Amino acid sequence: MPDNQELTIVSNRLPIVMNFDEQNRQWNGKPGSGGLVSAMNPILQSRGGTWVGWPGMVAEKAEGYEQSLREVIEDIGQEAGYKLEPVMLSSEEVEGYYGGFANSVLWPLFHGFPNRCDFKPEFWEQYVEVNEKFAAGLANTMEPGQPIWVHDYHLIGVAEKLRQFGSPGNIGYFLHIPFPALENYVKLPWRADLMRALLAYDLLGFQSGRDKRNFLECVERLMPQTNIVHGDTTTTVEVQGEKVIVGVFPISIDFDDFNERAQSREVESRMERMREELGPYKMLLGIDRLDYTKGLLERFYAFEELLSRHPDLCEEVVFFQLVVPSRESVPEYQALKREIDRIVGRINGRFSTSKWQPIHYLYNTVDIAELTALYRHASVGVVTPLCDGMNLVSKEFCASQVDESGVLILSEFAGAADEFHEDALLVNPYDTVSTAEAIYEAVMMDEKERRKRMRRLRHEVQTHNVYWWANQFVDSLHEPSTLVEASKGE
Ligand code: GDG
Repeated sequence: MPDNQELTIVSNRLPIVMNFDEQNRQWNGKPGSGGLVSAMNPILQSRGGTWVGWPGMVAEKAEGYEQSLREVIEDIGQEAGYKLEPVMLSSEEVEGYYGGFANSVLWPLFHGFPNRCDFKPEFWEQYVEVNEKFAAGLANTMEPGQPIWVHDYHLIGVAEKLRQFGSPGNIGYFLHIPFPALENYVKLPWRADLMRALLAYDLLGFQSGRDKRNFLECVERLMPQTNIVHGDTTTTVEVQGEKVIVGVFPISIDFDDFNERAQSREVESRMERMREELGPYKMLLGIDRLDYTKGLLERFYAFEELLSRHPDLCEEVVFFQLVVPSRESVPEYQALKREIDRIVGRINGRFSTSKWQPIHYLYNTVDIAELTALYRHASVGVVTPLCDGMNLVSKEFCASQVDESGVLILSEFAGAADEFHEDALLVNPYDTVSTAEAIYEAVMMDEKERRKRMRRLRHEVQTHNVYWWANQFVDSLHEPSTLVEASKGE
C-alpha cells in the first residue's frame, strides 16, 4: 500500500479507556494499551487514518453527555495522531451482539466447544444489525476507496454490509481466534450466511495453517459454486467472479518492549522481592484470562500428577498461576472460577508442608512491570490452552527471558505451536500424564539445552514481531501478490 494511503481499522472496542466522573458529571478518557494498539499506532500515525469501534459504555449511560463524550474521544485521537470514530451501542445491542452471538456462539464454537453454544436466533439478528451499524458508521466517515482492516469475530459481517452500501475499496479481515474444523462449523444454524459474509472480503488472514485449512475445507464443502486455486504464492477463493485471498499471518508482540523492560532496574527489584516471597524454588508460571479454553483445570491436574509421580519435586518447585478476571457476569465463568478455587485448595491441602506451598494462585491483574518480572523469574512457562488462536503469553515469556534459561511448555492446540514446535516442549493438555512428564523434563533439562532452545525461540519472536505482522497484512491488503512473503507456514 502506498505509504501515504490512509487506512481504516475497525474493531469491537476503540483503543481507549473511558470513565464517567460522577462528581463533575463528565467523561474522562485515556488511550488504551495492549499489543493491537501498539501495532496499529505507528501504521495509523504514519499513513493517517481512522479507528472505528465501540467506546465501551452503553448508549443509555452516555445519554445527555454525547457531545462531551465525542469531544473527549476526538481529543484522545488527536493526541494519538489519527481519528477515533465511536459506534454507540444500546445495552440491548451489547447483550445480543457481544454477550450473545460473539461470546456465547462464535467464541465456544470456534474454539471447538459446540455444547457450550447458545444458538438463540435473537443473538444472530442482533449480530447482523450491529455489524450493519458498524458498516453504516464506516460508510459515513470514510473516503471512497480507502482500504479497511476489520478485526476479529465480533465483526465478520462488516464487509458484506459495506458492499451493499457500494463501498469499492479493499477490505481485509483478520480472525484473532481459531477457525473451527468442518464438523464444528456446520453446527452453526447460520453457517451459509456467515460464510458468505467472510467471502465478501478481499483478504482473509488467519493465525495459523490449521485455521486456514479448516476455513478452506468449509468453503469447499458449503460453497460448491466457489473455486479454490492454490497458486505457487497464494491461495485464492474465486466466488462469482470476485477473488478472495486467504493467508496466514501469525500475530506477535513488541519484542523490544518486553526485552528491554525485562532488563530494567524496576523489574530486577521486583524479581528480588519475588524470590523473597516465594522462596528459593524453581517457579513454574501460568498467565491466563479466566476462560474455559485456556485449560486451567487440566493444567492443575497435570501439576498434581507431577507431584504424585515425582515427589522429589516437592519443596523444589512452586506453581505461580495468575488468572485475569474476565466475563465475570457470565454464570459459566463464575462456575469455572469456583472449580479452580476448589482444585487449588485440594492440591495445596494435599501437598503443602510447614515451609512450602505448591501453588500460588492470584485472581487479579498485575501491572506490566510485575508481569514482566514474573516472565523473567519463571524457570518454566506453562502455556497449555485447550484451543487458542495464537497465545501471546507464550511469546511475551520468551521475549522476557533475557537470561535464556527458561523452558516453554506449549499446547499443540495453540496457534503459536506452528512457530515454536521445535524448541518448546509441545503437549496435549488433555493428556494429564504426558503433560506432567513434560513439566518434569523441563524442570530437569540441562542448562545447555535450555539455552539453545530459548535463544532460538527469542530469535523467532524478535524477527517476527507485531510490527512485522501488521506491515505484512497491510501490504497484502494493498497488493495480494506480496502474500508469499507475508504468510508464514501452511
Ligand atoms: C485473543 C486470542 C490471540 C494477561 N494478564 C495480564 C496481562 N495480560 C495480557 C498478556 C497478553 C494478553 O493479556 C493475553 O493474550 P493472549 O493471546 O494470551 O489471549 P487472549 O486474551 O485470549 O487473546 C489469542 C490474541 O487474541 C491476539 O490475537 O493470541 O489466541 O484468544 O498480552 O500480557 N496484561 C497486564 N496485566 C495482567 O495481569 N498488563
